[in-house]
Amino acid sequence: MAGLIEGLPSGLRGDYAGLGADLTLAQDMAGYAPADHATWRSLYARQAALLPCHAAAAFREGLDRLPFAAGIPDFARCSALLRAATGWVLVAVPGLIPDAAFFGHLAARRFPVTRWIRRREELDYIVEPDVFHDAFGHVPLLTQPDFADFLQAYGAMGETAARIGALKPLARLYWHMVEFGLIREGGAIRAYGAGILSSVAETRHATEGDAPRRLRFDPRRVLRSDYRIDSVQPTYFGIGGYAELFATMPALPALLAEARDAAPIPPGAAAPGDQPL
Ligand code: HBI
Ligand code: FE
Repeated sequence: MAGLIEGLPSGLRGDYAGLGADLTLAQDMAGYAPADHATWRSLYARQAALLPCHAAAAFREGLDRLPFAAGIPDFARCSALLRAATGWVLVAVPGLIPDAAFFGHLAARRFPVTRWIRRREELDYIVEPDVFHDAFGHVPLLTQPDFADFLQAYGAMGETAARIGALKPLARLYWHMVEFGLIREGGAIRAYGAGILSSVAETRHATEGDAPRRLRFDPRRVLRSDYRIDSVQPTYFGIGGYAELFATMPALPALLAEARDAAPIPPGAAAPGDQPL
């Protein structure tokens, strides 16, 4: 079904029939089986155990406010909480949606959350994002005001990036700073990125592994940095506070154009000017 929607690969796992124009659908809480909720609880228990030592404070505080412990959460309940905190809401989607639709939702402070959950045999790894990655990974930080403002501004930049042929550098910013971002908190390096905090292996690797580079966030560097989608990251970028992300937005159109015309930096490579986090 996904192949019928322009801009999407065929063979995606979700059910793309009967979508609204904005590519959302009803969450359908009644459609989850008890086993689906049990899968969520297994994933939740594993990740929750890692958070005290590895997750950013804002992520942990956000998670504490959300109804995530009992099973797959009701998006309407989450939306009421989020709306009060930062004005964001959740919308259910069948899975990956085209860039323009995705950016449009973010620009309107709507976070698209995939409806389906992975199978029991896939606790450690899935290719496409599911409800656990999207909700557990992304939603806690949407309670953080500076991050919430950044993500809206990021979405609003989608049109500009498409117009100037710079969607690739814009996607690198999402990958490195939304999916795989680190933050320095006092003497510690903590993770806030959804791709890190929804994975047991990546949580340890990103925050305390010997292998990866951990670099200070520099938008020019990030916008040029290619990434791996099939393994843990060889390079992570870290901030000192969430306001740093929003602060780069005014300069972003110029930086995107510059990155579009510059040579990409391969995954894991060093670059001149790199500063350790
Ligand atoms: N769709 N549901 C969903 N979730 C995403 O994270 C997502 C998407 N479509 C496009 C997209 N991400 C990206 O191109 C981001 O890299 C910006
Ligand atoms: Fe994600």
